[in-house]
Amino acid sequence: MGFSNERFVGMYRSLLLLRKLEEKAVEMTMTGQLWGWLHSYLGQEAVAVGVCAHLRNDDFVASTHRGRGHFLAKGLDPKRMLAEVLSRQDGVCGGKGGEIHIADWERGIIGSTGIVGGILSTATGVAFACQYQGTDQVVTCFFGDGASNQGSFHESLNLASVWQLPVLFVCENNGYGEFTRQQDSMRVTDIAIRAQAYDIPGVVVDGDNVLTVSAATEEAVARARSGAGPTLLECKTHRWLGHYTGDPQGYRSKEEMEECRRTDPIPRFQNHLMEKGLLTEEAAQQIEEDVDREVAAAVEFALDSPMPLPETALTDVYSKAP
Ligand SMILES: Cc1ncc(C[n+]2csc(CCOP(=O)(O)OP(=O)(O)O)c2C)c(N)n1
Ligand SMILES: [Mg+2]
Repeated sequence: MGFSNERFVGMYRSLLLLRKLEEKAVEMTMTGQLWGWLHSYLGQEAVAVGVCAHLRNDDFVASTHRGRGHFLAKGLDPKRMLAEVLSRQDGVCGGKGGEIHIADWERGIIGSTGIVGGILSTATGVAFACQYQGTDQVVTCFFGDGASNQGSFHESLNLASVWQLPVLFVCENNGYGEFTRQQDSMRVTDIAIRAQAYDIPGVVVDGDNVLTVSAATEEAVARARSGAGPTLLECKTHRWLGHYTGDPQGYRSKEEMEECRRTDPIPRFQNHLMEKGLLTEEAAQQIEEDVDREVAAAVEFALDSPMPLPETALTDVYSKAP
C-alpha cells in the first residue's frame, strides 16, 4: 500500500475519533441528553477507516442504521454529525434525519435507510448513474450480515455483476442481526461465498485489522474504478455493545461480551505503528488530546444548536421541480 507515514497516522487518528465520538454519543444516550436509542458502532471502526481511506471525496458511500463511523471516515464534520444525531437545526440534515437518515452530498454520503438491506439497491442505482454518465466514481455500500439474507442483497449483486457496475459491497459481519446469531439465520460461515453465485470476487478479511481491510479495499476500488465491476468484501468484526443502547443482551454471555473486545483495532494498529517507528508515545498522547478536544467541541456545538422550528417541518422534504 503506497500510503505516506502521515496517511497511516491519519488513519490512527480517524480510528480514535470514531471511537471517542461514539463513546460520547452512547454516554449521552444513557444520560438522557440524546433522545431515543443509538445503534453503536463501537468495535467496528477499522472497517469504516480501512475502506474510506481509499475513497476520493467525490466517491459515494451508502450506509446503514449503524452508520456514524462510515460518515466520519468519509469526512463528515463531527460537529454537524452530532448535531444531526441530536436532531438539532445545525445538523447536516437540519436535524430532521436523526441517527439513521444522515446524508451529505458534498462528501458523497448518499445516506442510509432503516429498511435493512434496502440501501444495497439504492447504491447499485448510484453506481449505474456513475457508469451511465461516464465518470470514474466508485460507490461503496456498507451493510450487515443480517442484510445479506434480504432479497435486495441478491438482486443488487446480480445486477451489479451483469452490468459490471463500479460498486464495492462491504459486509460488516459482526455475527448478529439484532438478537439472532449468524449461525441461526444462515448455513454459510463466510458470506463472501455468496459472491460466487454472481461471478464476482468474494473476499474475507479480518475486519478488526485496519491494514487488512485497507489492502483488500485498495484492490476492490481499483477494480471498480477501472470498469472491471463489483466486489463483495466481508469484514469479520465485533459489535461490542447490544443491538442498540439499552439492549440487555440476555442472548449472549458475559464471557462473549468481554472476549469480543480482545481484537480491539486501536491498540493493534497503535502497536503496529510504534513497531514500524511511525508513532511515538508522545505523538500518540498528542493525537489523543487533540481528538478529545475535537469531540468536546462537537458536543458543545451540538448542544448549543436549537431544535428545528415546527414551521420548517415541510422544508427540504420535496426537491424542487426541474
Ligand atoms: C426489512 C427490515 N427487517 C427488519 C428490520 C429490523 N431490524 C433492524 S436492524 C436489524 C438487524 C440487522 O442486522 P445486520 O444487517 O447484521 O446489521 P447490524 O445491526 O448487525 O449492524 C433488524 C432485523 C428492519 N429495520 N428492516
Ligand atoms: Mg450484524
